Amino acid sequence: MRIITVAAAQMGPVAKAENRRQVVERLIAMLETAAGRGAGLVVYPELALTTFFPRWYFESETELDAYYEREMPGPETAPLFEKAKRLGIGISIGYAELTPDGRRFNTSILVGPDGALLGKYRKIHLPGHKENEPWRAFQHLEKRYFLPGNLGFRVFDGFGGRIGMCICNDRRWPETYRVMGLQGVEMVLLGYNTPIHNPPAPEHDRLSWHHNSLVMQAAAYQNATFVVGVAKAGMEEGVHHMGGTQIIAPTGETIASGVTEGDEVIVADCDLDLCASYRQSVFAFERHREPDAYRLITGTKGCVTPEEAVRIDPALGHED
Ligand code: CDT
Repeated sequence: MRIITVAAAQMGPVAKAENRRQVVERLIAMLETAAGRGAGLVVYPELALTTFFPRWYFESETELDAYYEREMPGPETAPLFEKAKRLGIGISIGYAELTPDGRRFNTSILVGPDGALLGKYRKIHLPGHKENEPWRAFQHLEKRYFLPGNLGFRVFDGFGGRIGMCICNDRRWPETYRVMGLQGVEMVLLGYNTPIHNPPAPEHDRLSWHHNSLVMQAAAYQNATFVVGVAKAGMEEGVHHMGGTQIIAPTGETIASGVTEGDEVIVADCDLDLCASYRQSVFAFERHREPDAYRLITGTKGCVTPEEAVRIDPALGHED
């Protein structure tokens, strides 16, 4: 058995007026709770240090800059990293990254129990829109405020296993997990901020929880991996974000789940050896995948006509 005792540290809302010090205090309180329950790794949500700022259109760059981290850890976040190191617990946390040359990414990092940086991921699937759309009840300006991640879907060895990360909207795309699955990922860590109301498609609102579990459970099973999905939930600045924090086994079953929309720690003992049972049988990729039949997946971004599909992948036009 290779057990990682993982904690999903769901957050309740973070108010616009809340400062980093206050948020870090909340994160440390959950770290202590997780430590008391034997966790070796604590996973925090996407953009954990601030309110979910893409809901507003900012005219001023200075106002926008206030939501980004120029260094990680920085002076205000260092106490979290110090505490985790002292407790011998690894963490994964999402934040808005502003690089020295001015690029903006929606980022998460993985830090080992000794405080060393094990890995960094920059969100690839950015939802929402680029321009102000005043007709919406609230904005979702991730396409304006972040560049698509440039680090791919990497995996990192640590905690006795192979760990990957993705962020929020990434969880809805099968390609996200399959690229990590093909590198033998055993646990995918992902934080999210998901408003229940989606202004362009309000008919989906009632299905938020269903879709959340559906995509993560399917991905865990199809890629023989644990998935740890962690929400920033609750009523944040008038926008209701879903909870649904859960830890999912490679069986596709949720083995621990949150029951609130506030700060809440859930913990599960995850035996990474369970991944092998699936990866060596029904999902033995090397025996059963047929990548020659999947060329259209990387040959086009959007939907194409069947005729265009044949131009991209002539195999789709074979008669017999
Ligand atoms: N943060 C994030 O990626 N949220 C999206 C909302 C989608 S609606 C524009 C999500 O996929 O949960």
